[in-house]
Amino acid sequence: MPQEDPPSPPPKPPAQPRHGSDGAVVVERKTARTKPPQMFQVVLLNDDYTPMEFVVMVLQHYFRCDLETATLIMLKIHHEGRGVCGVFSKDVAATKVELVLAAARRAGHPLQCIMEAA
Ligand code: TYC
Repeated sequence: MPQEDPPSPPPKPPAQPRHGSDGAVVVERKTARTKPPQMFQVVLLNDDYTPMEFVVMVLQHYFRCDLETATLIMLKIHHEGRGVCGVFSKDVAATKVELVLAAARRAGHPLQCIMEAA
């Protein structure tokens, strides 16, 4: 399973008020910014053995594609070697990869599925 990143440090407390040359309190306001979470794309790789129908089923079942979209993505992978199935938070992407690989191995197919920073 992919390793988790260490937890990020807690946010710094707001800057302390300081005193100006005339003794007045100078308040420095810093806007608190929360970065959006890093997103990950789940990618299927082509191989010579996994049946096209199985890849279409995977795209429909695990990535909620309709039949037409699933078929287009499968053909793109078949012709170009790889294709993005969706973009998710880290945990969701990791779970999708695990579920797809487990389904492929159960069915006896060598299908490869990876996640990469989007
Ligand atoms: N290339 C496979 C075939 O000809 C089909 C295939 C498509 C396999 C996409 C994997 O991710 C894949 N049967």
